[in-house]
Amino acid sequence: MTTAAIIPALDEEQTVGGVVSAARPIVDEVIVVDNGSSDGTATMASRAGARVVSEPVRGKGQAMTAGLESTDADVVVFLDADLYGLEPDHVRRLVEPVVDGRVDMTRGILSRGEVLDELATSGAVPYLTGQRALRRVVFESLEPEHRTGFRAEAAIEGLAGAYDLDTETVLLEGVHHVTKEVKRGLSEGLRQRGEMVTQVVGMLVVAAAAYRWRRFLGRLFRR
Ligand SMILES: Nc1nc2c(ncn2[C@@H]2O[C@H](COP(=O)(O)OP(=O)(O)OP(=O)(O)O)[C@@H](O)[C@H]2O)c(=O)[nH]1
Ligand SMILES: [Mg+2]
Repeated sequence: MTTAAIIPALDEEQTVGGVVSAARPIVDEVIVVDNGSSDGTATMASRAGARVVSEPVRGKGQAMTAGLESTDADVVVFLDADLYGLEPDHVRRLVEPVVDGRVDMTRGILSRGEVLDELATSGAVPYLTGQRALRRVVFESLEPEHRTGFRAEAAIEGLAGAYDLDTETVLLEGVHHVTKEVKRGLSEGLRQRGEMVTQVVGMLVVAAAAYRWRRFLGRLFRR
């Protein structure tokens, strides 16, 4: 079974190298998908040992798709490029349960204090994160229009719920990320956050229904 890390990146020269270095000892291949960065993201990524794939169409989901299409790894782990504090052991804890066949998907959550961490690991609320390992067939089962912008993570959760996939939530202690408002400036950051929230909320509603229907119809016609 082969493994790859896929790291979508848009202007993350400060942090992308550290994410690549944390993933390298754990997976067979590290792929950074450069989504049209205007800074040194691609240079820093390849210097740290990643294979860099260029995806000119903006959007995190487009970058995730391009990364998956560039590899034939059986298990992939998606990691955001803006993480700091990520260590190989965090990546191992995400990848191992899927490689061992214990679960179909793991999701890694960044620590946000005791109460919120408890809520996130309980499964009581859908938890969206850029850190997740999965069998490639899970991502390939998404509708193409659900893989654009910030929709993919909500779509994956919708699919996982509808098909009763086995999942595990891993707390990534000591890992943090840089928020949009800090990275892109307050007004552009807030604009992008608004766009992200709209896409995510819409997709949470759509995906839950769409994949339940798909499974239902699939069973109906298999008889
Ligand atoms: N915003 C944005 N990020 C992209 C895009 N393509 C790839 N990315 C990468 O996707 C990852 C997640 O994007 P972020 O904007 O940090 O989203 P987030 O972490 O969910 O949101 P924050 O709460 O602002 O941190 C980062 O590694 C980005 O560099 C894109 O078109 N737009
Ligand atoms: Mg981020």
